[in-house]
Amino acid sequence: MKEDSKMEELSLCPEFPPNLTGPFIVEVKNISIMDVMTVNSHLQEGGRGKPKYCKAQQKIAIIIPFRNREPHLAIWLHYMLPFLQKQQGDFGIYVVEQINNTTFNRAKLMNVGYSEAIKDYDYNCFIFSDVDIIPMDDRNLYRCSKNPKHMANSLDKFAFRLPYQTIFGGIVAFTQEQFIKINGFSNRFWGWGGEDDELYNRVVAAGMKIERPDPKISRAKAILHHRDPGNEKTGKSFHLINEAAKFMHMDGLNSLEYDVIKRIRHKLYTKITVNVGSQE
Ligand code: UD2
Ligand code: MN
Repeated sequence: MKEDSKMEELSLCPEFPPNLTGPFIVEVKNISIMDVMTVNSHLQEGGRGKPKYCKAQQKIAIIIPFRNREPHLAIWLHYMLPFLQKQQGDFGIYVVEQINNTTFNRAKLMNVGYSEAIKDYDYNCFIFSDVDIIPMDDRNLYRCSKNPKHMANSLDKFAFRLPYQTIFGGIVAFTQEQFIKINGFSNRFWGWGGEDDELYNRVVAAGMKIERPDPKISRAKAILHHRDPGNEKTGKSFHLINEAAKFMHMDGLNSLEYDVIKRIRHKLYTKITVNVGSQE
């Protein structure tokens, strides 16, 4: 029998992965990538993993905007690669790195990650995650839902509460259909802040509701840090946020322009180094 036809016989994994253990402690410490590679040596290049004995519920691309945060990425991978495997995900990790010298554009990097991930595989769930947020309970399923899902709703740095009701930053999960419906993120947010609130307004304008996991289960560690150089708050975001409904169909996936400088398949992730241009 061919390998392919054998795979088709696998039955669907259970809706709730059977071997979860609940809460665990996340330590912020120096972690060597070599050690993470040893522990995860059975992953496929590009940080691809999937359950061996059942067919995963979803095909999940995890997209991480990135520049100059290697220590955080090592911690994220150390905790998240075993976590995603335990949850029986069929997943791939995409680290989207902005080249130097231009103001950071987190949201545009998310759009790039989406556009590049779908060239690899027919992912149907996209989880957009900051590099510095790590869940503290493996029952917090890294999966998509009927509605766009805000997953960073219970962070230690905010006393496990929402700092405001409409917050939609940190980690969000969209099915492909949901993400296309809002035309992705805006490409127009340079520097820190606002792009997450604009994304929230897109979801509402598209007639969708957001959902959140039970905050007891979605407890997560947000690594404390200083604001990065090149990611200063610009203060121009206010009217962009308010005009989400008006501009979302012109500004997003359908207006995305970028140049891939490098695409490296690391053992633990695919790293896409990209020139996203700069603010005029
Ligand atoms: C908040 C939001 C975040 C985003 C940001 C404003 C939460 C929990 N977090 O995080 O989602 O909306 O405000 O833009 O709501 N990064 C780099 N290198 C850089 C700069 C940023 O890798 O030089 C990446 C990295 O993945 C980081 C993310 O961008 O986690 C967000 O930047 P941040 O951590 O400086 O922002 P923060 O913690 O205020
Ligand atoms: Mn942060």
